[in-house]
Amino acid sequence: NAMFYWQRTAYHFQPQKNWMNDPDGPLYHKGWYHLFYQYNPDSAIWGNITWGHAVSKDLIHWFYLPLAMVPDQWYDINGCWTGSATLLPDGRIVMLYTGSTNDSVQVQNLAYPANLSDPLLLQWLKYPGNPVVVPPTGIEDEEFRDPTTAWLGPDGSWRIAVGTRFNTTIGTALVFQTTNFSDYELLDGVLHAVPGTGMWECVDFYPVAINGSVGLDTTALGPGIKHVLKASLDDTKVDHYAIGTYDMITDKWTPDNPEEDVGIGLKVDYGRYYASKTFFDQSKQRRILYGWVNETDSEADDLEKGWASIQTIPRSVLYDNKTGTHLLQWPVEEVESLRLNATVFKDVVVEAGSVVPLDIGTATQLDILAEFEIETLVLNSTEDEVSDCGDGAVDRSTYGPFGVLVIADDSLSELTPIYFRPLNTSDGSLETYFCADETRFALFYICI
Ligand code: DQQ
Repeated sequence: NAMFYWQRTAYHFQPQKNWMNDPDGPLYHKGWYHLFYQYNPDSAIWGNITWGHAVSKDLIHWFYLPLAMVPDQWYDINGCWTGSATLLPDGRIVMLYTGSTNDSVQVQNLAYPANLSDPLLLQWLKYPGNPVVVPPTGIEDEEFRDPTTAWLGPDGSWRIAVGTRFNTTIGTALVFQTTNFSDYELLDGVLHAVPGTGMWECVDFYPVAINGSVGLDTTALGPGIKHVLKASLDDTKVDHYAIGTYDMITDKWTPDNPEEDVGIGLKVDYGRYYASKTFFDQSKQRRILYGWVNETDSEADDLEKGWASIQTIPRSVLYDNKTGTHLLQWPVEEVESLRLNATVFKDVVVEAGSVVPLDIGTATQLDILAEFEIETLVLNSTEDEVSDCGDGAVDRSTYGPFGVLVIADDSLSELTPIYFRPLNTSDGSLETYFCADETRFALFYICI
């Protein structure tokens, strides 16, 4: 009889029990970071989706709060699905979310805190005039969801984007305009569309400073700014982003590099990761990214362990002006408060094909900071065939992979490689992917 340990994480956010998926409506209000999330209060598998709610002072230690919204109206009775928060200049908070109606039509609904002076924002009211947006003509009833945070246009009216698809295969985001958040007008054209990418879920759209070390409010416009467009592809369950330019007059976004467009280019993360969402943290002037991590477990496993999924450690996001093509992500600085003591290894030489054991003593949690230097780098050699993370850590590329084997047993029959995979590309440049291989591991799992 095998013994199974259903190990919960020690500091990644997860509910006390049951199913969780997408992060929703993250925001900072009166000293508290609020995180809402797709939650099934009754079971460890998806269903009966409500909004769970938690708060934190430091994005690391969380307090569980009562459910923020439950599916109790005709316009969300089949689920209070994903949505986003907008902080208005006068201090009000607007929450827009998708409701699946009694007929399973996806509509956008408005909710707001009952009492803004409550730092915990415990009570949420649904606008009596809901839904505020219904699927426009030509859009399928069940393919229209996940409103973004709103941004203010130069004409003084707000805009939101909602993901959908055209002709089943063209992923896209529609833009709606509003002045009061209860009445909306669909703008002509779309924010952007990419053939072959399918339904766009959880669209995220935000500005990044070209030269700067701070994040930007969603409404920031003007020179020195680029815009990131992210879509979660329903067909492949991958979060893709691209960097480009937003024309605030036509409300169109154009990728810097059409060959690296949304859904065909960069991924937000190369591991198990989906439905990510950012928000602007006005207290520390940074943009913070959450993502939902689901395990490789089966539904039966989830039911047995009584819970499913975690959120990533929040990461701050900046434009990488070194490459000009990527975002830079880093775990929020607050995570360092968890580091009690350090063990430092220097000048460790890792020969090709070797494993170097490091004696870390005893520890139940490790936060690993590793820097690797490649001794010889021969560019322009043969192009590596397998892209991204390859077929796991055993899949050799010209310079790798290399990294750390964590949660390994002495015989290395159980291990989780966290590794870098540098690749030669067809144009003679080098691309490095940061990967995790969960396939060599049976009992526990790791989150990055
Ligand atoms: N999860 C929500 C949807 C969203 C999907 C439903 C993405 O709103 O499109 O739980 O994981």
